[in-house]
Amino acid sequence: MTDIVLNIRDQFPILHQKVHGHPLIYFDNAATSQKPLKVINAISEYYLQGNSNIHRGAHYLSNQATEKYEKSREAVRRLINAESTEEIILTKGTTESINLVASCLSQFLFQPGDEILISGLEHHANIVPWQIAVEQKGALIKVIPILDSGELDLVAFKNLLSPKTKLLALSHISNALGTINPVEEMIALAKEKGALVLIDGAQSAPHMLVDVQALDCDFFCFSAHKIYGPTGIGVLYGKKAQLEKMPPYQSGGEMIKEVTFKGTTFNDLPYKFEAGTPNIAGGIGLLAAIEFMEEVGIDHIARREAELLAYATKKLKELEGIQFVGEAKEKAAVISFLVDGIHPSDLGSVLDKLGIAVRTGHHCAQPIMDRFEIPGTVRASFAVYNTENEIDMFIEGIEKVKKMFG
Ligand code: 7TS
Repeated sequence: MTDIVLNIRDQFPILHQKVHGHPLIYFDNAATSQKPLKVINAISEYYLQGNSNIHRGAHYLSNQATEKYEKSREAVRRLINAESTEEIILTKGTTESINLVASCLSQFLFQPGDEILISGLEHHANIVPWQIAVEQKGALIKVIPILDSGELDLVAFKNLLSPKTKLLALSHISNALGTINPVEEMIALAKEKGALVLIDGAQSAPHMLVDVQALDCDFFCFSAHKIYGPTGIGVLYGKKAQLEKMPPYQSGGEMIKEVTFKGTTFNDLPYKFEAGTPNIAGGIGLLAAIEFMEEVGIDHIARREAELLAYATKKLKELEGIQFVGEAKEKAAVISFLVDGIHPSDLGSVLDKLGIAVRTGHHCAQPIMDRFEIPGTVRASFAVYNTENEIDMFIEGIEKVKKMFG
């Protein structure tokens, strides 16, 4: 293990434990990443020394908490290169961010006959909100098909685009297969037809540099808990011009300017979309998580994960009876696979007994499982703190399971 990896692993106390008598090997990073001490300490310091409600300006603690919370918004802006913090809405996570956009657009944009384009490899969070939105409006969902490689069928995509397409809602990276979608090219094509574009960045923000201005998407969503931050907080980036057109999502305190019984005026961006007391500790944790990623270096994270992906893929290919599900040319550090004759959940349970955490099942992406006519896969997903040695143990674990199941 290099000094850099050791130094990074030292910052994650959770990794230094035994599970079922074996050193923990955590390969379920696509579900949620572990949290460095910097994040844990920032949250605990807030509750120990800084707890207070924000945006009230009433006293010292409130001012300190407000400053930190707003520093978090600025850190998000910097991370994804948004033009202004007015474009950064802090939500509960990717799911809430997508629901916010779906709910608001269904109120003012979608008309009967309009089309929303999604892909066949979306997470349920980027399917169900659109199903509800179109049901309310008599609009339609069109689905970009997936090739055997796990890549999008771009020819079909071009044919599906039309002036009826009001929105393209697309994952940047598939959580189930790891496919990195060519979003830049697809956004440009959708824009030519006058469509808005939402990118579900839940799996890209943790692993690569994202530049929302270069992408030119209208919305970009991600969750803090997948970028080494806490659960219960996430991000909706929206272009200012779009956010200004949209009606509020939820209402109550914080999102208003003035309330009388005759009527209410709404607050400026981004607060118009942030009703109620927010997840202040979460925001402070998110700030620490972004600082952690910047200290380690997002380039370094991407490079290390690519090395781990290449190593694990090579090692798995050396085993007999492995079927990869999704072999896109451009792939993030996610490997979905099946082992001949062994049910994914059996493989997952035995690996768990060996201290190895992987996810099994449909990964909240049932349509892509249906596409491959399988009930689910075993998914190993890597983060910057994982090591080649852990991959060796994982391969040994699979060999053991194969022997057990004969
Ligand atoms: N979109 C994608 C691409 C995701 O991977 C996930 C979570 C979500 C949306 C929803 O994010 P949330 O933070 O709002 O829940 N993906 C996974 C996963 O792969 N295993 O557990 C959660």
